[in-house]
Amino acid sequence: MVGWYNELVDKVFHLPYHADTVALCVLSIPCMYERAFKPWIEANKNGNMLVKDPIDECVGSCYQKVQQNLPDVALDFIQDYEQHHGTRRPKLLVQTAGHVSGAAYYYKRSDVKNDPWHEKKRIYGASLHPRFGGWFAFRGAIIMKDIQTTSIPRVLPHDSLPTDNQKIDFLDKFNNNWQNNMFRDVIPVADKYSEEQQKYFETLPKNRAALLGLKQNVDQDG
Ligand code: B12
Repeated sequence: MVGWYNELVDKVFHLPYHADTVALCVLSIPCMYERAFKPWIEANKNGNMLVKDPIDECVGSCYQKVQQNLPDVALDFIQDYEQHHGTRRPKLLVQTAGHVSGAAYYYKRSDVKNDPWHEKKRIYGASLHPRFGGWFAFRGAIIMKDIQTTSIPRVLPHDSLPTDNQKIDFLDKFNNNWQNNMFRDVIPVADKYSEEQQKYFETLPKNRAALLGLKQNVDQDG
């Protein structure tokens, strides 16, 4: 529910919908790369030059399909990379959306009781999925703007890291060593990114199109 999200975030991040509006939080799990992304690349290889990040564009085309399949439902889509013009503030804080939807627990510095970090050090929060650990990404939200209800039960996200030490370890790995992907493996996982997918994400955004055999991107700010 949009209201669950708006209750937590600062006013500047509020979504402009009634509190009882139904929304879906969208995640991609490891098989996204093989099952959605590669077929989409194959189908679009000879099309127009890509102007955005290929993954973002693929997700956008999935959202279009959702709307085509639900022609009578008014939907708004917000992708994870979208920003407000001028302020460059993200349109949606996907980690908070993931937490209130019950999909993935969002661990923040304030969740740690015995905080070991220097007070001036910036510690970013990170989310953990109960089945895929850190091997997933948020892709945005679908807002069903004309559907309002108060009957959806609230499901709390699963807390996979109950102790302070586990939370500290996870946040340390995410903040100080995210490149080695160890933050993704702090719990046993059902699936993880294939070697090829890991290589794709390790490649600088400006070189990813070439890796996929595509024409050069125009906007390389991926
Ligand atoms: C800007 C950004 C960055 C910036 C700054 C990070 C930051 N967190 O501010 C930089 C460039 C550093 C960055 C880096 C990375 N990022 Co980044 N980044 C983002 C982005 C686009 C916006 C984050 C943001 O600006 N937040 C604003 C701040 C103010 O939000 P906040 O701290 O959560 O505060 C809110 C909550 O606390 C909430 N709140 C208040 N009280 C309560 C109480 C409860 C219970 C809850 C739940 C919430 C809540 O209200 C606050 C706002 O008012 C998000 C995607 C998105 N659209 O959200 C990805 C995102 C956070 N990044 C992500 C990743 C993976 C990374 C990197 C690993 C690089 C990569 N491979 O992409 C690195 C790792 C960090 C590092 N060590 O450098 C993932 C994290 C996935 C996860 N498992 O959590 C995200 C979600 C992208 C995605 N599509 O999945 N990132």
